[in-house]
Amino acid sequence: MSTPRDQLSLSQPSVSVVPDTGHIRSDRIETSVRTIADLHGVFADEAARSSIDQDQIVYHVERYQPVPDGTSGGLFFGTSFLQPGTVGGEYFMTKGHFHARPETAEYYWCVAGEGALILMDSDRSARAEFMQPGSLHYIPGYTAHRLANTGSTPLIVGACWPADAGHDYASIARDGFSVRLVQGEHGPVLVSAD
Ligand code: PAN
Ligand code: ZN
Repeated sequence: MSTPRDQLSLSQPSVSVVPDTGHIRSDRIETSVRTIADLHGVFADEAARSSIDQDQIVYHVERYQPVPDGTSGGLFFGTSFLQPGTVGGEYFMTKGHFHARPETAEYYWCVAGEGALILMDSDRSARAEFMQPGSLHYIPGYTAHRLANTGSTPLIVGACWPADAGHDYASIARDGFSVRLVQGEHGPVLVSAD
């Protein structure tokens, strides 16, 4: 016969992710927005970028950061919402970055839409992976990463990265990626930018 045990109560988690939309539900979400104006110098055709409505939102990110930025051993969670569109034939994309602690890795997974994850090593050798709902992408350390939306609906991507990874945008702002994802006759084409 079993002995009576203390009953422990279960609690509702304080955060959730809406399955089909990727939206994070929590009272402590941080959101950052990037407009066409914020993407100065990102696209090859700067004249085309400057002729578009500067307030147009290209992407926004919802982040759940349960520990202070920089906490060793902690993890952050985010969802990126990248709108469809092109600038001079180049697909809308995120700024892209290395991590400030370059050895740190990250997971991306596609929630909705279609696109590509563009990856570049520190020696500037680059590659890209297709993204479609359900695809999971392991981004190793020392690898710059950027999303591009090749579809006609928002590309929605979940991400999980170390809380002390940090973001190094400066090297990409200075040197760019060595490849660009452009509209080809039969779909997206990765072309050299160096
Ligand atoms: C992502 C990115 C997000 C936006 O959460 O920060 O997709 O891209 P940019 O930061 O390049 O503008 C991530 O990779 N975090 O580490
Ligand atoms: Zn990252």
